[in-house]
Amino acid sequence: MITLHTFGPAFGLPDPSPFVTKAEMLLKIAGLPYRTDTGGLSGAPKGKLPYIDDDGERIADSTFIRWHIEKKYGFDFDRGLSREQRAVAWAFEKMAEDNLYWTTLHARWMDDSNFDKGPRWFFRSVPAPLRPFVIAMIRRQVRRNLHGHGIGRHSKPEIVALGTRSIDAIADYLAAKPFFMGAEPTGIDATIFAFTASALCPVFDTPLRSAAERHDNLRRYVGRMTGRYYPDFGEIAGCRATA
Ligand SMILES: N[C@@H](CCC(=O)N[C@@H](CS)C(=O)NCC(=O)O)C(=O)O
Repeated sequence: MITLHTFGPAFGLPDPSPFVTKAEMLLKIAGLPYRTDTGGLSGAPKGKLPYIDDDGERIADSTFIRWHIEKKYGFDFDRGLSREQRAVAWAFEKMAEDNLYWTTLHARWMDDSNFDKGPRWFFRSVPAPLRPFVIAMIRRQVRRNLHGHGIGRHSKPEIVALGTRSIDAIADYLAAKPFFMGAEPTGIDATIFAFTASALCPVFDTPLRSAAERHDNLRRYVGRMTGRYYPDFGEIAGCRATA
């Protein structure tokens, strides 16, 4: 049995981490049974979530989880796609993970009001007298990570412009298709769903959310994916589950 290590549902999302949601969606698309464990980062081989434990084999990182599923279970997430389409899917996936993700992280962690509505909650189990110090330390670390990535060196309007361009590109490529590459879900839908729902999350007031909300097709897409893979949620990121 596969165990997916997660943070657990938060902010009306299946998980506050789009990478965890992506990994869970991959398991759902592949139709593999799994259970979740919200035990935290202590057993994480690379110090991050998601990771899975598959009968004693631990695999960290959503992309390596995907490759593990493909190899061990013989499931081709990109079945039916041409080499060109597979290349496009890979490029969009990495745009979401290596560009859009950081703009969302910046909006949630660096804006005080968004931080108070969201990430502050992660520290609820830290003893109250220590909490402000731990929060300040972790926020400093996130700021350093943003700087190290490079995105944190830009002004807020520049960061928003980069994130908005990625959201617009996703919406434009999705266009009127039911799923990102066509009539049926493929591997890239795990990523596009996770990062689009994350951008649309109504808990946070961000220009990125406004950018995503301008695209009706993105909202309908999140609703369609929710209906298919998370029917129990009813709605995710304000997008009602549809058939
Ligand atoms: N490349 C990784 C990224 C995973 C990642 O960045 N996870 C973040 C949450 S969104 C995390 O666990 N952060 C905890 C930490 O850095 O301490 C993947 O695809 O799984």
